[in-house]
Amino acid sequence: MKLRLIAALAAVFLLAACTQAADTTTTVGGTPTTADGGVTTTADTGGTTAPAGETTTTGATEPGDGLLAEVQARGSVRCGINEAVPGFGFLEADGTRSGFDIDFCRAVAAAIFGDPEAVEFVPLTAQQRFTALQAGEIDVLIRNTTYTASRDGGEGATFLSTTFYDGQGMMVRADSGFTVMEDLANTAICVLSGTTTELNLATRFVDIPYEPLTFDENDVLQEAFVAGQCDGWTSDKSQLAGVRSAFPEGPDALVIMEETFSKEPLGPAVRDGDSQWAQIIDWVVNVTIIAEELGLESGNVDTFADTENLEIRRLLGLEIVSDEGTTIFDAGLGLEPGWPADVITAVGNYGEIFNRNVGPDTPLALERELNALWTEGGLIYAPPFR
Ligand SMILES: N[C@@H](CCC(=O)N[C@@H](CS)C(=O)NCC(=O)O)C(=O)O
Repeated sequence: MKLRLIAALAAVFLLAACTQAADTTTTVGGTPTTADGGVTTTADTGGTTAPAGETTTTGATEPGDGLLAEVQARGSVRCGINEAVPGFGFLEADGTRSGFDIDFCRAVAAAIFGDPEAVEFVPLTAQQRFTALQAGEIDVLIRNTTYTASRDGGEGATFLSTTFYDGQGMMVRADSGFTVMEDLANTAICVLSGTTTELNLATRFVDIPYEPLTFDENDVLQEAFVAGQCDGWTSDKSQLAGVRSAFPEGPDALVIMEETFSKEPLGPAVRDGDSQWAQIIDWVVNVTIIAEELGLESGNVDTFADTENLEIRRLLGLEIVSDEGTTIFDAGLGLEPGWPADVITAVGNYGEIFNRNVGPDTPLALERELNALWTEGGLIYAPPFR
């Protein structure tokens, strides 16, 4: 009981400290402007012939006057992230950041600036994330965040392409003997506040008596778990795999139970009201998926200069010669044609991002499963780049 009180006080203290830290982040821009009008066609695309030797750009865009212009003027994109979940968003001892979500932040920077390092990472707790997004403290939230109706509708957030299809699970000590949820009757279960996790737990355990212990930060939750205050630790299964991989007593001290009891589609979210910016984030994700479909990788992008595959030529901003003349494809998103080449060079295709951070050869050892390409029986699918 005493330990529980200490943990609760520590959580409150840490939340206050974090709120303060987030408040010091400079707020740029305030109310976002709508950039719907930003897309203008500057080239004749329908059936006209370009004068000999001239290259036109299809669907080209004027620079936007919304968040894109603001980010471009600032010179970096502010990405709201997690720094406590290995594999997804983690601050290493040497000060570097790594993870699946971190790589998508870098991909956005590569798309806009051609430089994956042009990111300002803003660490946020689960509780802080939507407030920070609404307040304009970040440009995009990429922090193991589940896409739900009330968040999309009520948090001033617009959710975009899912990057990771997840589901909630339960982690227990390997020597506990617990194998099914019902074994956890009359135990204490630890959970982070401000998460879908907290809500799903109540739904799944509606007929199982349990004591929920809520925390604001993972590190504090982990201390409570190590101290024996929690019999179960519930979260998105991917997050549990991340935490387990770095557990102080070693991963074998813990098991993640088999049952998955929710849908947790994780992906980026932006503030409502700037469709050009939303489209950019969406297409950065889509491009990593299309790159995997087409076999484009960080190490081979340069070898496609002579490819006859038109989708690859469109992606890489290579000239396309037809009866209508020579064109370079521009999707009209306000980015330089060929921006996908910078994204793929910087972070690789979707499969590379997955494998590098959470795949079978990492401590998390996750299989692709739902996150396999649609052509391999998974849910990872992107609209065509044309
Ligand atoms: N996907 C869920 C859960 C997200 C979440 O916050 N998960 C925990 C995973 S253990 C986390 O990120 N903890 C790190 C922290 O807040 O310090 C949601 O969007 O509500």
